[in-house]
Amino acid sequence: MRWIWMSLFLVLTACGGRDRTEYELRKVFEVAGRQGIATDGRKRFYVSGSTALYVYDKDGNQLLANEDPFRELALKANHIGDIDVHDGEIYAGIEWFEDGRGSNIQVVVYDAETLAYKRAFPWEPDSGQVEVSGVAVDDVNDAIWMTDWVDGRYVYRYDLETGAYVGKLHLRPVPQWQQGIAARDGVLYITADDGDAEDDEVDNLWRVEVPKEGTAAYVTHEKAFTEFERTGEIEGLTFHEAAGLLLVHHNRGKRIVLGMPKGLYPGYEREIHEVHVYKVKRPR
Ligand SMILES: [Ca+2]
Ligand SMILES: [Ca+2]
Repeated sequence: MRWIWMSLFLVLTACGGRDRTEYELRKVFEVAGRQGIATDGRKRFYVSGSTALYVYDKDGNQLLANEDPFRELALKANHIGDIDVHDGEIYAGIEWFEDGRGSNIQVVVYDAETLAYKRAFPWEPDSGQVEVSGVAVDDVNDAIWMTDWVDGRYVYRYDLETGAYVGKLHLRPVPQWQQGIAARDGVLYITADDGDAEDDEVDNLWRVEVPKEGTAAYVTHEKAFTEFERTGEIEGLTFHEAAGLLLVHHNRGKRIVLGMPKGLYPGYEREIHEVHVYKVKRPR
């Protein structure tokens, strides 16, 4: 009789969701910026604020800041979204955000060592993209991807080498209020501010397999962020491959209704910007 129960246990274990990646919260550190997070894959982390770039060491100490990142831009700008770092360079999605949508959308490249401006390439307005909330470098697919917080039906693809517009990928279903994007092994991960903090709903991570052919991709649920101290506004994300970590940026304390600040929640005297560090446990 015992072997029957043992066999049943093994079958249930094999079928019972062990194929999912697990994320175990290891630590949380506070940062100055409220938008994005990236890493050089070694010892440095990069944080974007709406109008600034910061560098942190692995213990969360701030090393460097560029609080005037728009000075050399040809196009007028007032907003940086989630960022990425690739080959010694920071890739930032920058725009002029006003009245609930973006214009002058561009990917701006900064030196990861000095935070100095290097170059910029504009978006293709005919793509239909009306906002940039995040940028990911995807070297497996030779692509730069941009998310759109206003209309998330598509993620927009640019050539990593030339910066030229390649096309857009239709997301099915659409993660609501996309805030960040990262590429890992040619797969896209998107954070969505889809939990309403007014109702204490948590925000989520979504996974997008980039198809070899075709214009559309399927989106699957990857993680609910149940570990945050208070529900709020999720922002950017990044993977640190060598350390096996996922880092997720999140804001809490400020009441934000339909994108507009409406004061602070009880118990808060200011909005807190934090990075949550998770150990990524690959399925066995
Ligand atoms: Ca954002
Ligand atoms: Ca939220």
